[in-house]
Amino acid sequence: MADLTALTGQALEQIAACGDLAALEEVRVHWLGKKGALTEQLKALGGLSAAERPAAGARINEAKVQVQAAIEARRTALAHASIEAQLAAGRIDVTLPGRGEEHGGLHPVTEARLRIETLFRRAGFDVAAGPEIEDDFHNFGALNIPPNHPARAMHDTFYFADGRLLRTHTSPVQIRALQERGAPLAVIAPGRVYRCDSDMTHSPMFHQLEGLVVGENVSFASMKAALHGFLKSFFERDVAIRLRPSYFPFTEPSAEVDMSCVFCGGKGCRTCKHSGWLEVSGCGMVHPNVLKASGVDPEAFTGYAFGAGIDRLAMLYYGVNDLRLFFENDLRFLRQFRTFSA
Ligand code: 2U9
Repeated sequence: MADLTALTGQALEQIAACGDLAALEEVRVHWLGKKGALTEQLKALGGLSAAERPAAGARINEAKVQVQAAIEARRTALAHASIEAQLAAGRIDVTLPGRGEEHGGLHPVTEARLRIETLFRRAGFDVAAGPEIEDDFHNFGALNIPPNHPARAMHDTFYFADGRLLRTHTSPVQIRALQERGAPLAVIAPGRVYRCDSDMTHSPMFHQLEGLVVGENVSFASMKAALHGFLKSFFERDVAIRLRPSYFPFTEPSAEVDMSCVFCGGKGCRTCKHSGWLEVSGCGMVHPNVLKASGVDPEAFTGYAFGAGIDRLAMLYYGVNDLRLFFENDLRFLRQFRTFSA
């Protein structure tokens, strides 16, 4: 019989040297497998005398149990080590500063609209909204623009086959507000409007701000003060305004509103075409026919209305010289307006 103590020592040494589970399995098969070195010892028992056999068998079994136990212990240790290695490799330091996420931001036209809404709310106006697909009455008829009126041609309207249309201004929102709420009333209607027109200064979709105040003794003077106050607040400086006579079917009298140039302060520059003035709005006293069409008695109430392009106001405020930049949505352009309002 071989020296079992020496064999066991050899086996234990090999087990201790195993670096992974595959190597350990090989060692197990080598010693304890069907043809393993210790298993072979059992087969050799037949060559011993009956007297020697029990003691020798017991010693071989003892050796097998000892080797088996060492293999189990090593297997547990290797499994632990493998888990530890995996944990170490995937360790996350939660105390490190984060990589951060890219901040989004509001589109400059949206930013301008929200500021406009805040300023008018502060002055006591409600903000009204309405459908972008309108009927002829709310977009034209109620605004004193009957069929075949030349003003219709100026509006370059997109029509649907059923006679409905994409609103060409936000005036229908105010017609609806007047019909629903009656007088007195102070609302602004900011929103998208559509005209079949596209060049450097016109886009088929643009954003309008319109305002309407109807009440007893609402005057042209209060309109001028409201517009002046709004422009000073929006442009955050003491701008001057002037009103020039104009014509709109829905207001009488009507005026164009000019504001002292925000780029040269009125001295004259390329933007204001050396006039010192920028056209920013139109306005007027609501035509009696418009009040009537909305169910308001023009003998009891008067009103003023105004309209301006939000895109144009935003261009002047931010110093953007081409309207199309607002609609291309080039991130290199938009990123410059990213604000971090918490
Ligand atoms: C009601 C009655 C009257 C709205 C008005 C203007 C003058 C005006 C233009 C400015 C630049 C349109 O965006 S723009 O091209 N608008 O000049 N708009 S008065 O008048 C109304 C609206 C609603 C019930």
